[in-house]
Amino acid sequence: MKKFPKSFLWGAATSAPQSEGHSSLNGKSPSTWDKWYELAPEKFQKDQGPEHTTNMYELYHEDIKRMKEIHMNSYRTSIAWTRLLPDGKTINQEAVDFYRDYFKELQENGVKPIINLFHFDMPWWLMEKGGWETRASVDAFAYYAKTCFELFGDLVDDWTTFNEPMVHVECGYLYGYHYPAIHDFKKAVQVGYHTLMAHTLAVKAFKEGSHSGKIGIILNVSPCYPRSQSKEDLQAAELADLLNTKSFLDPAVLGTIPAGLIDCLRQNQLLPVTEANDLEEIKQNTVDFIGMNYYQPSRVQAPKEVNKPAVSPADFYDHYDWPDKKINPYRGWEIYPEALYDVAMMIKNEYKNILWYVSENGMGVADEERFMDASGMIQDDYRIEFMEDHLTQLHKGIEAGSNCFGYHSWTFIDCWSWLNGYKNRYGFYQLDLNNDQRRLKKSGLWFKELVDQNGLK
Ligand code: BGP
Repeated sequence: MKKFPKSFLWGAATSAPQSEGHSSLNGKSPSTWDKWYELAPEKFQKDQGPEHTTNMYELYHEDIKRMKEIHMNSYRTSIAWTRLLPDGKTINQEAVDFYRDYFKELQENGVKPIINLFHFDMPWWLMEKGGWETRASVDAFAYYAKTCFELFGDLVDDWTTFNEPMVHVECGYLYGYHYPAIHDFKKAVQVGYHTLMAHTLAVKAFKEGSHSGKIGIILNVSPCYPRSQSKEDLQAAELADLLNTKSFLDPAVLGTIPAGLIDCLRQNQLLPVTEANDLEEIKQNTVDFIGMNYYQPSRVQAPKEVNKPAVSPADFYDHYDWPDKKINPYRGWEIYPEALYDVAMMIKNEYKNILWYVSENGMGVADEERFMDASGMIQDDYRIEFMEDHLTQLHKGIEAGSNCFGYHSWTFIDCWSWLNGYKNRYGFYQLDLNNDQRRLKKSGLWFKELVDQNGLK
């Protein structure tokens, strides 16, 4: 039996925009997702916008019972900025009542809430003023964060500022998957920098408020493995890690911006506009813990042709197809559990062995109904195998001394996902889009046993 540490957190993650629904009701103002769906519905899966999702706004009471049914002892979701502060300043009392009741009920049922503040859902009112491109967004976020700590600090111990900050930077300003879907490296760097400062000032507000809990950040980690040991490929992998992971991980944990990143941005005329006290704020406001979302690694090589100065990250590294890779045939992503051990060791050796947890890990499957048996249960053995393999590597990392305190799967109930709608299913519970009905999958039963044993056979 591979036992996990005592009091290990076992649970699942989702976010407000992917699970609550009621996106234009109960006083909520639109986020970029609500507005983008209105303006350009053709970009989304047909008729699958953010307005309904899993409808947890109405169904959280019974959903918390479902969490208990599979013995989850923790759960991560987010607060919708646009629900709590529809215009950025005025508190929406209905939102306060909703979140207070939701978090209280989680606590009363032995499900520890980990509450995140931003999961890709930029308020439209702020986007119209330039969003993360403007310094004003940093103060607006810090104000929102402080408001959350004050309103819910008695019910929530563990907070995170951002989920995968690099994703809204890349997808919004380099690759076209998030609003405003532009391709501008210089703006992307500025947006990333403001996000970092927003995170930093939120941590500061938390510390100044003398809250008793812990504060962290959730990053997407995709360890970069070079194609060869050539100097060029190694450098490409190093730059990919710097841009994608260390750009947030170093400041959040170590309080510094990596020198290699600054050099690279300077050489390519990409340095962002900063303010005088920023570096000191970053140094003073490091996190208590980090969450790592891990799905798949990056396989990188040196690019063949490059622009100078660089116009996109492709000028620093190129992706290649690793011939030995194992693929999730239902989503197309590589399956490489070994990377989770490497992440555990990286945190142990390079990041002060800080407390961390796996904040998302899971297997997306398209058309999952095809695996339903006669009784109506989805037989997702592939997901069980996926999680067992990842947990085996995580266990190895913990045995080697890494300070991991939990594992959250993505996700609890199949949920809505950005431009993909409901295409890729990840949940322990299947969602029926016709009637909101939830049905337990085989992996949910497996998870319950895992929690009971606090370990893998
Ligand atoms: C993570 C995000 C989640 C979720 C997940 C699955 O990066 O934090 O919000 O979307 O990926 O992604 P997808 O639904 O595209 O398969």
